[in-house]
Amino acid sequence: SIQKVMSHKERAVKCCHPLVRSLYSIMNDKETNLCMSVDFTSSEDLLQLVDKVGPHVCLVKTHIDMLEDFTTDVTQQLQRLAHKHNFLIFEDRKFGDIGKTVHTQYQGGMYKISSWAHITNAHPVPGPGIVSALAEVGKPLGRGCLMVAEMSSSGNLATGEYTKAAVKMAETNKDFVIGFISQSRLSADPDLVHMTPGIKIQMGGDSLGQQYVTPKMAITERGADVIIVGRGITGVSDPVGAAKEYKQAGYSAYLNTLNH
Ligand code: 5FU
Repeated sequence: SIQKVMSHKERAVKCCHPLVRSLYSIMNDKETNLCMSVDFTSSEDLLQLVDKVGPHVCLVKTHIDMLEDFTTDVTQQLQRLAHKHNFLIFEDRKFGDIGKTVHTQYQGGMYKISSWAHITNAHPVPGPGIVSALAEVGKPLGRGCLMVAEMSSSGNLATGEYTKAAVKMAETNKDFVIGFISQSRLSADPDLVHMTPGIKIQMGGDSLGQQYVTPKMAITERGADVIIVGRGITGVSDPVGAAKEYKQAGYSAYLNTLNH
């Protein structure tokens, strides 16, 4: 069972990290806890869908290295759309190397992730040094990081003591770590945002290990603050209709948690 959650409105005022307050303020204003994952290979497809679905989401999650035609214009357009529709950008980079390496990967290379992504994430596997290195780049820019504390894929190793260590890394670095990628409520601290991928109204999975739960299960049973939906939106003939459906399902489940 999960702790009683603070409302988005309260968290938009009380949370300690400015980025978290912005996120909850967007969620409160737009009445959505939906993050769309746009895992496209074409920039034009990505930008077109983000422009259409933008009004219904609090976050857009990218895997920028999936694009076959990446130019810096894409991330500029993405930032323009984030401003137009009032959402934040989350690059699902899952950094996972020693401090020195992730510092360069986050700040530089072709993608310059820290320059446009409000939020990114990291695997705890290298130890706390990964957080200090990413923070050195991201903190001065007001960025935030999520620890990948649990995963949705079948047979994954992010369990038990590993997950506990991820929670500790978050709780002791709240000036940069703003929460988790998780499958359950891991921390009672309202400052830490729990984002859950592996969401589909039809449940099931795919042929490569993905496992789905419904928006309602993720929020009411597993304590998610934000639901991350990819193919449930991007893989159907009417993505805007689907986004509205996920937004509705996610938000009514959230409202239910407030009444209990
Ligand atoms: F950390 C994780 C995880 O545990 N499961 C995930 O599915 C990240 N993901 C990402 O969420 C994954 O890389 C996809 O980008 C997205 C889920 O997409 P789907 O199409 O909804 O399965």
